[in-house]
Amino acid sequence: MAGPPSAQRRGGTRDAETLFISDLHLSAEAPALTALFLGFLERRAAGARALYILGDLFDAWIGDDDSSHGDIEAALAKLTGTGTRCLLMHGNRDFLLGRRFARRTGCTLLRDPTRIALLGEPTLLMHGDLLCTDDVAYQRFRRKVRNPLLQWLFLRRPLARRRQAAADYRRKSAAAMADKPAEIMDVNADAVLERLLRHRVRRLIHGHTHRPADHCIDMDGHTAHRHVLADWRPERGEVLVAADGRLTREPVLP
Ligand code: LP5
Ligand code: MN
Repeated sequence: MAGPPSAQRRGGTRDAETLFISDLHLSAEAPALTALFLGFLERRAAGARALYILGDLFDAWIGDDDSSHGDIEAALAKLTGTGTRCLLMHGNRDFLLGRRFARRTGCTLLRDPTRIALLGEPTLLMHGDLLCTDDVAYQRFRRKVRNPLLQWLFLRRPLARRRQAAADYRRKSAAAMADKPAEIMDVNADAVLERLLRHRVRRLIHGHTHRPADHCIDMDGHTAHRHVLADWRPERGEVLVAADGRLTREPVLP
């Protein structure tokens, strides 16, 4: 049965749509970006079957006791409260998003990687940083900050000190990146192939690299697809829409 006119799109209905976004990097310092995301939730995501956020929704998440993103949490709670599932994967900047955030917003936290059925086909979802195996310094940093004991100690520190530490990590990371060749910050082809084979999928969706594209990969005579999500800017975001048997990229504009 067709939904109300506002829920109809391209001959289908929004409740048959699954949406994918990543790398928004929301922060209090970028109010126009937050406004773009809030508008997207209200005008585009509302009514969809599911919204997958594949990491780095926030520029930095320093703990669920930080109350400075109340407007974003309220908007997510409104979305999930009206029946759209919101599934959230950690990124390399917001891996401290925890159960309290999930409870407040109605979002479900996803493991990286997660395998789902999409348009009738098994599909692997990742943030993408695990695929960047040539970036050895990053992978070392990742192992350190994903250590539960280190995270527990970090979360015991006062909010102001955590905020300072996060800004320090961001600064050091930017300096380190300026010295890295661009190729090592992209995915490693063997790491991609290994994941596709291990999880027995021919479709992978991920973000992180900020190199949006749809890649075909030859896999034992079959074609696999790797869809890379775009990062968001205040003037333009992007959403990958799965509906009517196909995947389509749509701009998100103010
Ligand atoms: O994020 P992006 O795309 O700009 O860069 C990433 C990699 N950088 C990071 C670091 C994050 O940006 C900052 C994280 C903030 C988190 C806040 C919470 C802190 C919680 C701490 C809990 C214990 O992920 C970058 C990659 C790039 O992607 C492309 O893939 O290259 O990696 C780096 O730049 C890492 C550097 O190479 C090495 C690390 C420098 C910082 C050293 C600090 C020492 C930390 C010791 C451990 C506690
Ligand atoms: Mn990332």
